[in-house]
Amino acid sequence: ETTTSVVEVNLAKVSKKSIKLESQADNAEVTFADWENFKFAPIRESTVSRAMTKRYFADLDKYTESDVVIVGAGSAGLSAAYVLAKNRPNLKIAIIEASVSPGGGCWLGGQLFSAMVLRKPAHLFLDELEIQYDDEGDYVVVKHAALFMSTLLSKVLQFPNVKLFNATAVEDLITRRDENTGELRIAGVVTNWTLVALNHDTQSCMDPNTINCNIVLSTTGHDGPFGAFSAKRLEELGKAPKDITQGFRPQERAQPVAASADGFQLGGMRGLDMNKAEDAIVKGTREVVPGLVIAGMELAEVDGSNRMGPTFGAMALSGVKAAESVLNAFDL
Ligand code: AHZ
Repeated sequence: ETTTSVVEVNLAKVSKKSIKLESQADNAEVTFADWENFKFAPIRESTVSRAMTKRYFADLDKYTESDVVIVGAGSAGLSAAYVLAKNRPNLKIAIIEASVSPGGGCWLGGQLFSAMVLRKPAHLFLDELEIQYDDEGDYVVVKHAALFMSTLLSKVLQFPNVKLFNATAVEDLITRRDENTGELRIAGVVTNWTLVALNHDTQSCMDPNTINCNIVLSTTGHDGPFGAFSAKRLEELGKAPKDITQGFRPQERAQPVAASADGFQLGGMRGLDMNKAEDAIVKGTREVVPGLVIAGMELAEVDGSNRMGPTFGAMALSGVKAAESVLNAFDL
């Protein structure tokens, strides 16, 4: 028997049972008993294009002035987005994700193993999301990391005040000098289609797009093809050390960022130490320079803290703390 006929046989079985679906739009009941005469509602191809493009461009127009831009839709960025969107429905939150698929490194627990470990008290965030887990005492285990990510993602995307722009890379930061204080602050992001950003050296220059915002939350993960983006950009900007280092909120800093006469220096992520790493990431989550909060593993690059490997509690709770730092910095 070929695959096709198996599908047909199964469909025939199903249709005999006559599946009933409730139509979302008008509550009409649709009965799929007669596949021979089955027919979708008609559509013109351009209608499909317009359905997508008019929404995209309306969103682009709306979010080009955002309250918060989150760079990177990994576990830290999305956890922050969830807390912010839920608690401040008045904020416009744009999430910029370089990859086509949001979720970052969080679709597997670690390597090719699917279960996901979170150390307590990060289980409280799972309770909030209504994700089930095995309680193992000091830590909990979700049966598949994809269950965590898909639940978080689906909740974040349902908030009306959130827009995810995926396949879009942040390739620079907007900086602006405060007229009153003279302080240089991050005032937005410069974006491009990821495929363009990846091919600047082979294609003619394609100018980018911009989003202005009150505060950027950067959660681009540790150093990699795109990772630690804002941290690395800050190091370059550190050529003007006073501009960047003035305006830190000392009380928010878990450990000082090295700021030498030459500028801002990244600590660089250190080796794996689960116990040290997770506490350091959560404690260190803060507004690193005016207008820019950094959370998740990107922070390990800033502070020179350890990596934690496949345990995700710090990503969730760094996201929660980042949401708080965003609101503090933003005075909301
Ligand atoms: O595609 C990236 C990923 O989805 C995205 N990203 C990176 N640079 C970007 C840019 N513009 C837009 N310039 C960009 N998007 O950021 C996301 C980062 O997600 P992640 O899962 O890599 O980071 P995280 O900090 O949320 O989680 C880290 C998880 C890790 S790594 C680790 C270890 O190596 O020890 N341990 C854990 C738990």
